[in-house]
Amino acid sequence: MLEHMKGAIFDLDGVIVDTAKYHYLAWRSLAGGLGFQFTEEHNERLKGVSRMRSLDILLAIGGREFNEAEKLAMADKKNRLYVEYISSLDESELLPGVRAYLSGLRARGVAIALGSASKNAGFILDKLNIAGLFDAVVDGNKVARAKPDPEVFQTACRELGLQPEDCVVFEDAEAGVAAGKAAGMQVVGIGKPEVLKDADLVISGLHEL
Ligand code: B16
Ligand code: MG
Repeated sequence: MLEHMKGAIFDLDGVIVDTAKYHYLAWRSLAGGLGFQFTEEHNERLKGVSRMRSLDILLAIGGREFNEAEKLAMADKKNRLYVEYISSLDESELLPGVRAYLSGLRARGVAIALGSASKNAGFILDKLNIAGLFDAVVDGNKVARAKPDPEVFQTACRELGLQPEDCVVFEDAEAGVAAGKAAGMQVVGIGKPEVLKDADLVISGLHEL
């Protein structure tokens, strides 16, 4: 499947860069301010999940309830902290093999897109100095429905001018693998085979390819 693809669509967090650790620090600080603990294990449940849905999960863990306006203010506070953390990101934080793999695809004429839930994706690509490698960037600002809905990958495929069967999705989260399959695409899972059961192929990182 990798030999014949015309388009490659990459998730961001967990595939290109490990931003989960910065999300964790910011969410932990928010939980601390509300008086409860938020652990790394809890944080696993937020991977690939949208910002507002992540907040709902975190508040359920702490057994706290708030109205919509309060929740929007909290999400905003968390994001400001997160953006502060990722402001010092640079190329050295690219996951192993990312630049080499993307450059190799470009050299072969494969179109490249980003398909991420993050509203900070453009900022992160700039920080990592890889924005120029992407033909299309579809992120949380462009789509309404979160993974496992296929919208993010369908939009990316359309922006590349390709058909779903020509595209391969690279994803680290279960919901993202489900979204890629629901879009009618082949999916390369990045992580553990027991978690990413529905992927067509599972690898530990792009350095393997
Ligand atoms: P933001 P991905 C996801 O990125 C993260 O995995 C998830 O933890 C985060 O809540 C989500 O982006 C939204 O991010 O708050 O920056 O809009 O894996 O879809 O690239
Ligand atoms: Mg991810």
